[in-house]
Amino acid sequence: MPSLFNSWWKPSKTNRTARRAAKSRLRVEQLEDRVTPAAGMLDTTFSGDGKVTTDLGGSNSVHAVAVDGLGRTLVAGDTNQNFKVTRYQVDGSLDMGFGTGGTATVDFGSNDSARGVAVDGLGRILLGGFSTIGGDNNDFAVARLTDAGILDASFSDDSKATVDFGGDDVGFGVAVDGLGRVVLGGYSRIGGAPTPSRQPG
Ligand SMILES: [Ca+2]
Ligand SMILES: [Ca+2]
Repeated sequence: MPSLFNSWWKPSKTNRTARRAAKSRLRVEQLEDRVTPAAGMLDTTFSGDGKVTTDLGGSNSVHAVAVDGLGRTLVAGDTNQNFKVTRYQVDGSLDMGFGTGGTATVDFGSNDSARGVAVDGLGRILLGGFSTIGGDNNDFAVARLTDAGILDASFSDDSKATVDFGGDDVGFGVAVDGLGRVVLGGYSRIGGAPTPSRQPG
């Protein structure tokens, strides 16, 4: 008569059969050919080597970057005292359907520099920075462009708005909330001697 112990440790015929069936189902699949770059390495799917440069003429300064909902990269800054923003496709190529040849320009009529870029829920692009439009010191400045990089006249009548706190007012960042409202951040130097524009060039 088998003991209780023997009946516990001996695999039953049913279990042995199940294990053999499981082993027979194992297959070694050949891995597909793929490259997985290590984190922090340049992404060669972007412009071939992970880098791209664009000459806008003159002295080009980049101050902010953002990626929109379609994975397109927006690079913002200034050239020749105007806001500039250039958009690149996911593969790093210039988005020729944006602005003029991939770049949009905003001129407040003075010495203007974009220091922040944001994209709202409708794909519109906000550029925030500062401008000397108000006189010999800076004012906060913001502009909105359509998804196609065209000045958006539905924003502040002419796509552009400025705020003068009464001193040297330097906007450094822009954000959009869930209701599409625009927030500019930066600093203001009020009181004391007027500060010359910080716009380079
Ligand atoms: Ca200008
Ligand atoms: Ca001012």
